[in-house]
Parts: sequence; structure tokens; C-alpha cells
Amino acid sequence: MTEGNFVDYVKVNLASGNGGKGSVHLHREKYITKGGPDGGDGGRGGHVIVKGNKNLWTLVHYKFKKHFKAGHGEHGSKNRSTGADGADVYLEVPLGTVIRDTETNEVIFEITEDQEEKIVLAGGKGGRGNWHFKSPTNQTPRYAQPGIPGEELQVTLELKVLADVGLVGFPNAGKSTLLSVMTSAKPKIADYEFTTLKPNLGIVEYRDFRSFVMADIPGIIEGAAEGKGLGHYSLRHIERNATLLFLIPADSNDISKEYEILLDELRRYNPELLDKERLVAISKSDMLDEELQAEMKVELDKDLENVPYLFISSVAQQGIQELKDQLWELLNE
Ligand SMILES: Nc1nc2c(ncn2[C@@H]2O[C@H](COP(=O)(O)OP(=O)(O)OP(=O)(O)O)[C@@H](O)[C@H]2O)c(=O)[nH]1
Ligand SMILES: [Mg+2]
Repeated sequence: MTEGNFVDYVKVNLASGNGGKGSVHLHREKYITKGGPDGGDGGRGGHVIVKGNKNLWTLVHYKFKKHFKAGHGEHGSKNRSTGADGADVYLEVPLGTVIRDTETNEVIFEITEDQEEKIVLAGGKGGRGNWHFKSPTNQTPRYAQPGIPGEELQVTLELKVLADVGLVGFPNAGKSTLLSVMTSAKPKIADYEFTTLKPNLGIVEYRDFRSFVMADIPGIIEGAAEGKGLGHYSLRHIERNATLLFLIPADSNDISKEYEILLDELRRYNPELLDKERLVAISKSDMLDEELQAEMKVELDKDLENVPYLFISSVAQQGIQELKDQLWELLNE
């Protein structure tokens, strides 16, 4: 749960509409003295409906508007005319939003698809008009049902996290390859940029039947915060991970600079991203000999300051267990 711009948890107050009253009315017309009952039904109260919207990525729009009230149903009237239904109110939410009853903390439902609609609080039924109550013994009932009142409920909207660990790196850094060796996921891998266009998830099996979820996220490039490359699309997926694993290839021209660029893009998109735990992995380390690695370590100790880093190779399966250990530790701190 976080505060500020990156809102993924919010409480809102809902009220559905009252049902309209059924009408008590006796038909009157010239020359007809004893008209029967003709009072119409009340309209239904408005529902509160939650609707998925694939273009939303946070719940930030509920930060200031927290009260949602559906309209009341109109009362029935003469000539068996039914009152209009109350207006429904819609809460649009990003996909992956879980809706809970705040008081009991019970999950009411989850929204996973675009345009999916679910009623969270139903409007009260309209009352039936008096013509329904006509019987052989009572030809002119002076009775109609009242409408059922609407209800109130406070719910908590919560955006589910994507994964425990999110992979952050330039295109071609080896993110998908790493996911494929750490999990049973089979993402597309290729030696060109932006091979990955959507996040891929995989489960990392850890010692003794424990596990965590890792997300392979499309690469980001310098200028991503202004929308370059896949820009915000990648960055907003990065938001939804508990910890971040930065991946920088060993053959990068300047590892420290690449790290700074990545960090800077995250900072400019949302400074709170830097509050997440992070770890740096130098990927494709099979391309380095020991001597070169030792030289790089001297530089990295200086440049990366206190951020933990390690050398890995997905192809040669080097440093993978150590990486799992370090991630597990970060996740369980
Ligand atoms: N030598 C070596 N090459 C690797 C290693 N891991 C990945 N590669 C190669 O690097 C290239 C890019 O790998 P991907 O896993 O597709 O990279 P990515 O970061 O997912 O790239 P995008 O999806 O475009 O962001 C491929 O040609 C891989 O074979 C490694 O450990 N060692
Ligand atoms: Mg990829």
C-alpha cells in the first residue's frame, strides 16, 4: 500500500437508490363511475456498478471523490404507469482491482476485464401499484407497496500487485531469458529490442516449496518518462511490483551510466518508485573473464553506492541460485 500519486488502495462510500413507491389510484373517466384500481409500480432505485477500464492504471481518481450515490426510483402513477428507474452510478477501475467490504474485509468481487460490469450495491426494488392487489373481495384496494430503500456500504478498492519482483532494464538486457531460466514461463526471446510487448509472469520455485512471482516487463529506454519507446506502458507495470531487479548486460558501454539512466527514468515518472527495494544484476556475465569481472567490481562498488549487485548469466546458469537467495531475502525483510 502506498500513498501519494501511486494510489493502489482507496476507500469509497456507496449508496444505491431507493425504489419508488407503488401508486394508489382509482381509474376515473367521464361516464364511468366505478373505475378499477390503476396505480402503477415504483421504479427501481439506481445500482452502484463497478466497471473495468483497460486505460486506467491507478485508483488516483478516487483520491478526492469518495462518495457515490445512485438516483432514486420514481413513484408509480395512474394509468398503471411505472415510475422511471433511478440513475445507476458507475465506478471505473483498472483491471486487476479487488473490491472488498471495508468492515468485514471480505472480497466482494474482482474486475479483470475491460468493460466488465458488476453490481456492487443493488438499488431498492420499486413497490407494486394498487392494481396488483385487486381481488374478488377487494375491487378497489387502497393499498400499494412502498419501494425498498437503497443501501449504503463502504468498500475498499485495491489494485493487485503484478508480481513480487519486476525486471527493469533496457531492451535486450536479457530479462525474458532470465525469466525463462528462473521459472517455467516461456517468453519470446530475440536479439532485437522490444521483443517483449506485454509483461510475462512466472513463478520462481524457491527452496523447500516456497515461491515468489517474477514479472518480465517490456524494456525502458532513456526518455521513457516522456513516452519514448513503450514509455509509460512499461513504467506503470514497474509500479506494481514489490521489489525491482535491475538488469544491465555485461557488454554495456557503461554499466553505471545505464543504471543511472534507468533510475532517472523511474524517478521522473514517479519518485516513489525509488522507495522500492532494488537489486542490480549484471546479466550475460558469461562474456566476462574473471580478470574483467574483478576490474568491474572495483568500479561498481564505487558507482552503485549501497545498492547490492551481482553477476549472473542465464545462458551459463551462473549466479542464479545466489540471485534467488538475495531476492528472497529482500522480499522477506
Ligand atoms: N551471452 C548471453 N546472452 C544472453 C544472455 N541472456 C540473454 N542473452 C541474449 O540477449 C538477447 C536479448 O535477450 P532477451 O531475453 O530477449 O532480452 P529482453 O531484455 O527481454 O529484451 P526486450 O524484450 O526486447 O526488452 C538474446 O539474443 C539472448 O539470447 C546471457 O546470459 N548470456
Ligand atoms: Mg523480453
